[in-house]
Amino acid sequence: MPKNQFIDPDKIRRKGEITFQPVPVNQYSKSLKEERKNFNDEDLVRIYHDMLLIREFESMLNLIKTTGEYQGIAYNHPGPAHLSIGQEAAAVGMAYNLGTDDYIFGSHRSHGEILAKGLSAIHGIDDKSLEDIMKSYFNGSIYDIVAKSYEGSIKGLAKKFLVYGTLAEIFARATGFNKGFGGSMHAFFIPFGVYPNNAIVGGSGDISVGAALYKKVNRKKGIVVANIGDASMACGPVWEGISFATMDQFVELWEGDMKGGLPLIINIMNNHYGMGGQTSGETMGYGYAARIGAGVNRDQMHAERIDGMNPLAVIDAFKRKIKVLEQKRGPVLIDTITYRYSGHSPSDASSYRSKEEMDAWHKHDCIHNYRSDLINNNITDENSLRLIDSEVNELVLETFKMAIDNKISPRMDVDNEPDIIGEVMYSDSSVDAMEEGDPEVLIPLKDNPRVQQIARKERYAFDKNGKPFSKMKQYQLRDGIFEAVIDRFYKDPTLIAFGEENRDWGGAFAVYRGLTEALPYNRLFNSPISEGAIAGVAVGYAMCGGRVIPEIMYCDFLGRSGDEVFNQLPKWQAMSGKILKMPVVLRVSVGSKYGAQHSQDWTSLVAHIPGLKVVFPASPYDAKGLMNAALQGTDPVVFFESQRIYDIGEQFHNEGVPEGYYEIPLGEPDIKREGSDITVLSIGATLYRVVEAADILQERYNISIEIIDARSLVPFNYEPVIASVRKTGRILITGDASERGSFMNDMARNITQMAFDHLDAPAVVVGSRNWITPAYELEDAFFPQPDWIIDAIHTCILPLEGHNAKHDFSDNGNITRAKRGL
Ligand SMILES: Cc1ncc(C[n+]2csc(CCOP(=O)(O)OP(=O)(O)O)c2C)c(N)n1
Ligand SMILES: [Mg+2]
Repeated sequence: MPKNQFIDPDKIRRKGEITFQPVPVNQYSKSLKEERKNFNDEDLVRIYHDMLLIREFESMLNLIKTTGEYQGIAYNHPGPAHLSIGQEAAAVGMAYNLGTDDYIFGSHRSHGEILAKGLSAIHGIDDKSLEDIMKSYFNGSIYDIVAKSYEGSIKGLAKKFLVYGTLAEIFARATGFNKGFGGSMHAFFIPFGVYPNNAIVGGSGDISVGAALYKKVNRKKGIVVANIGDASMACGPVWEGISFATMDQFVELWEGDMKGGLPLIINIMNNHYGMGGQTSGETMGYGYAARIGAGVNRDQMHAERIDGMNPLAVIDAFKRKIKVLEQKRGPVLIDTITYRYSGHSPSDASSYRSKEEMDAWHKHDCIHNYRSDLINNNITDENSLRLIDSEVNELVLETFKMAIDNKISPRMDVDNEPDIIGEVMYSDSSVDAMEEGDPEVLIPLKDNPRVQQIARKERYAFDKNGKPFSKMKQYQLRDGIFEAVIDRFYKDPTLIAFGEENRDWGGAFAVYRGLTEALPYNRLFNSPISEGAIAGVAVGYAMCGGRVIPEIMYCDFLGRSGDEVFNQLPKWQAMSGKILKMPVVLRVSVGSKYGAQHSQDWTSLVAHIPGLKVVFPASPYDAKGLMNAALQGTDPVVFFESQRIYDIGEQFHNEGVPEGYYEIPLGEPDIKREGSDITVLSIGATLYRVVEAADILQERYNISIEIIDARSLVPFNYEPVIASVRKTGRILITGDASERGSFMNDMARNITQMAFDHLDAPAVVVGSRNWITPAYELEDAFFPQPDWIIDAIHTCILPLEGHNAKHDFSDNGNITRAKRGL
């Protein structure tokens, strides 16, 4: 279905020039006196209070890190503390206009933002709701601690709750906002709209886009702010996130109320340094970070540089920009000037900046200057401000004492419960739809041309006489994935899918053919060529409550989404203390025919990362059942598919692939053929080569092979494999991943350990060679072939009478190759 956007050569070739609008820089010029009509005095004083609380909080941490004590109380905090002393106005100004429906994401330096957003939320929530939030969070366990012997208002209690929950998290206490699983750089508190802060510089750059997409697609109230550093503007996730967020299609192709930009503000907390590198003048070339917006889209991202040393300038800017978002004209880029007096971390000697510079910025200190302004304008007086000062000091001291008290604030008991961290790795739930409601679809399922076409196919590959049906007639593996995916689209209104060529093309390998007809753009769309953002946006979408299927076109491109797949997707459920869920099924297609950069099987890399579930079906029956199970769950699943077998028919399940819904539990290997002499455990598409090898071994050597298809890598149930080895006493493990460091080696090690007494020979691995994948014509020299499997059995497991091995699986061969790194 073409897009109907005519690319007119006559227009495109016409002479012209690109013009830019000026990017405003520090245009705010109102005095506090002028602002008095926009704020009441109480609010103006509250701004002071909030800035001061952040400063005292951060100063306390600074003293602990640098002197080992605060107010005479010794404490050793070995963990990180990236402080934002000096940046308080930027944080408080950013948060001032935001409510609980508005989400902020941050960085390693976000304590101030957590407090600012939390305080702003507390101000806006009524007492009853505040109490409900505190009493329901982790069953009221934090509430019980802070409410004990507290006398005062609910808002005061909520403030104590906020400061204590954040600090206990920083100190890795089980009573922290994330049970101590997050810590300083990852602390957050969702009920106040504080979403994950990210220790990976720029990590929030694409995750926040996913959150904004969630709000837009699911018609949720509120906006999303990504607070990221000036140095993070060089990071891939930020650029890819911005590219994703500014796609023309939101305005040009999305329809009805979905037309319009994302409700997102990328807010650069521009303190001029990335550790010691100066972003303007040294490590970047943008001069003004706001300049970046000008090149990105026609609206220049409404980019603006604002004065983050003045809270009122920041409040003014956010107010104006929120309006832009409400008019669906986002996203917006704000370059908020600020300065940190504190070092990058407390051990930083600030050798990269002069005393003169630091002194100059101290003269612009946001708290000092704002305080004087309040007094000079008679908004309050010195005595009242002193009361605030001492109230803030008391709160920080009291919560500090509580947070370091092992009785009040214990750590997770890893001595008595050594597996406690394992308990938070997965949510392991089964959920039809992430939200109630009617899924938005364009046609009834039965009217779908692909559905109708599949209905005419043979769901088992062979006829009554065992003769295969033609390829066109066979229900293929890609049909199995399609059926599971479209079924979920008609069940779960939050489900969306995106990736390169996902829409009109039907997916690069025709898995999605028929989906375009069924779904509006807001549920299925083409992404930019941004593999990082494809995964990162999915992470943000899922952590806000939606289900999502991002797709990586070739496994090799996973390298481009390394951070998102290795650091973000697997970790947030655990780092949240199990508050967040991550219902993401990341489809990854393992290539063939396209050589070294398009044909790698990286299942082992992914299986290595704690927190991901990993499956690799090799038959249509398994593909449909496993996809159904993956989509029913709420854990991140990396779903590997092989281009070599997208068109394979069902050869094992002789009742054919069921038309209705069924699940195959993740983690259960499947005996594809029973045998008695040798077990072969296979991962992915290698299964069909194992079948060929087994046929030859039976025919020529009368050896009966039991074939087990792993189907999943993580989780994995070893029991059926061990049972098989007990019977055969021998096992060979094979798959398309390069052998060195592979998951197959892991399996061999585990099986050797678990079934040692039953093995008559070592567990042998036949993987791909430890070199590049060559051109298609030479591929057989790289991927395991039937004769390799036979040769390896002959050499290492069971000598075959009269067999001459062509491939060297001997110990000597292995030693020689290992010496050469091959
Ligand atoms: C991907 C990545 N690279 C490097 C680091 C180490 N690191 C931590 S903070 C930082 C500087 C970040 O500067 P900026 O984004 O401007 O934030 P700021 O520290 O100034 O708040 C660096 C290099 C990291 N955490 N993540
Ligand atoms: Mg910086």
